[in-house]
Amino acid sequence: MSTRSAAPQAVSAWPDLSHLRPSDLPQERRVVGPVPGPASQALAERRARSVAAGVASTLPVYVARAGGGVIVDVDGNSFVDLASGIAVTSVGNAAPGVVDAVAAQAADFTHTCFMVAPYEEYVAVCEALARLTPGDHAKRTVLVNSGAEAVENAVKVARRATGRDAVVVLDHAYHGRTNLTMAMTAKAMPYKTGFGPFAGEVYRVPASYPLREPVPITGEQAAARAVAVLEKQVGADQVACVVVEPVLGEGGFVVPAPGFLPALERWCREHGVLLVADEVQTGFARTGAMFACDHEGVVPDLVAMAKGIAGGLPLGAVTGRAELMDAVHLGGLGGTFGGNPLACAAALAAVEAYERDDLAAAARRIEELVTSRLRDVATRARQVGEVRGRGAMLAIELVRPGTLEPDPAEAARVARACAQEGVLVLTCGTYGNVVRLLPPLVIGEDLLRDGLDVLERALLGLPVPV
Ligand code: PLZ
Repeated sequence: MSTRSAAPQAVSAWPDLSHLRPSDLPQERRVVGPVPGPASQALAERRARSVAAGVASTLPVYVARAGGGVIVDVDGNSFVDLASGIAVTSVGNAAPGVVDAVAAQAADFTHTCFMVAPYEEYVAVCEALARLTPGDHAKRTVLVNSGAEAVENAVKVARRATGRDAVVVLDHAYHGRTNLTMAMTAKAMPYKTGFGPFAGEVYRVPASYPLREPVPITGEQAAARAVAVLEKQVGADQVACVVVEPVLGEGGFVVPAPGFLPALERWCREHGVLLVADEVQTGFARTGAMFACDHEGVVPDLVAMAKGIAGGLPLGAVTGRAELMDAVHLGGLGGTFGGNPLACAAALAAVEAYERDDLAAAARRIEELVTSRLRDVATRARQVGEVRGRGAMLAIELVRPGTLEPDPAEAARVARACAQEGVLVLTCGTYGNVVRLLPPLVIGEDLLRDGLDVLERALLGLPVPV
C-alpha cells in the first residue's frame, strides 16, 4: 500500500490569520537532530536537580519561541503545535496584538491589586464577558487566576446564593487540582491519589458517554439517569449547583448525546438548582462557538472560564446572573492577583481577535478538515474506536482492535511517535487512551495538513519521511 497521504480533501476557504502570527517565525515542521537535542538534554539535567519530580511535561524539549502553529525548541527543532498549551493559546502564541497590549500595560503599571486600587482594564474584561457568555440577562463577573480558582468561586457563589451545600458533578469530570476541585475531579491517578482528605458535599452522577453506553440511550435518558441518582442520594432541595463540562475535557473529549445538557438545564430550573458550566477548556471559540453551551442553546446560571481567555496570560473568571453573583457579601470574593492588569490587557486583545477574526469559524474549518481526514484514517487504523469532538477540540479514542477495551499504551506510543517527528499531540481520558488535538485556531492550513500526515503515519505505524 502506498505510504503517500491521501489527496487533500476540499474544505471551505481557509481564513488568512497571518496577522495573528509573529511575522519572523517560519510556520514549518523541522526536526534538525535527535529529540530531545543536546541543549534540551542539558536543561533536563538541571531540571532534575531543581524542579519537583511531581511536575510532568509531555514534550521532552525546552521551548525557545512559539507562535502561530509552531513551537521552536532550544536545539532548533520546530514542532507543529496541536496542543496550544492545553487549549490556551487559541489566538496564537505570542500573538502580536496580545504582545503589544501586554508590553504597553507593563510600561503603565504591572499590579496594584484590584481590591486595593482598581483600574479600567478589569472592568472592561467583565463587560466583554457579559457580552460573550450565553444569555442576555444582567450579569456580573469576578476575575481570578486559573481554571480551578474559577470553579471554586462558582461553587462559593452558588452556595451563598442558594443557601445549600451539595455540589453535583459528573463521572469523568475534571475541574482542577485545588482541594475542592480535586474532590470534583473524577480520576484518582494522577490527580487525587494520596492528596486527601477531600472537600465534602461533592456528589458524582453518571455522565453521557455515547461510545461506552452498554445500550445506546438518548441525551434525555442519560440526563434522567443522572437525575435519578442525585434525587435518591442527595435530594434536589439540598443541591446548590450541578457543575458540567459541556464537552468532557481531561476525561476524554466526550461530547454528550444531544439533549443531555438541555435536559439537565430544565431539571435545574425546576428545582432551583444552579447550572454551572465549566467552560475552562471549551470556552473562547474552541468548539466552533464562543462557548460550547451555545451549540444547544443552554444558558448556564454561572460560567467558569480560564485558558483561552487571555492569549496565554494567567486569567480566570466567573460570569453569572447578576442577582446570584451579587448575593455574595462585600469582600467575599477576591484575591491578590485576580484580574492582574497584564492578564486583563491580554484578554482584551484576545477578545478582539476572537470577535474581529471570527475564530469560532476558524475552529469549524479545523473540525471539517481534521475529522474528514481522521475518519478516513480510521477505516485503515483498526485501533481507532471513535473519532469525535467539536470544533478544534478533537480526539481519537484508541482501543484493542475489534473491542472497546481501552488501549492507553497505544495512545502513548502514537503521541511519542508524533513528537519524534516534530508534531505535538496530547493524550487524555479516564482510561488514558485518547489522543486529543487542540491546534491554535490561527494555524495555517498547510501546517495542519502536514501535522495530520505525521499523525496518520504514526497511527498506521508507518515511517515518516523527513
Ligand atoms: N476545568 C474543564 O480543563 C484544566 C489541566 C492539566 P487550571 N485542564 C488542564 C493538568 O494536568 O493540570 C481545567 C479544565 C477544566 C478546570 C481546569 C483547571 O484549570 O487553570 O489548570 O486550574
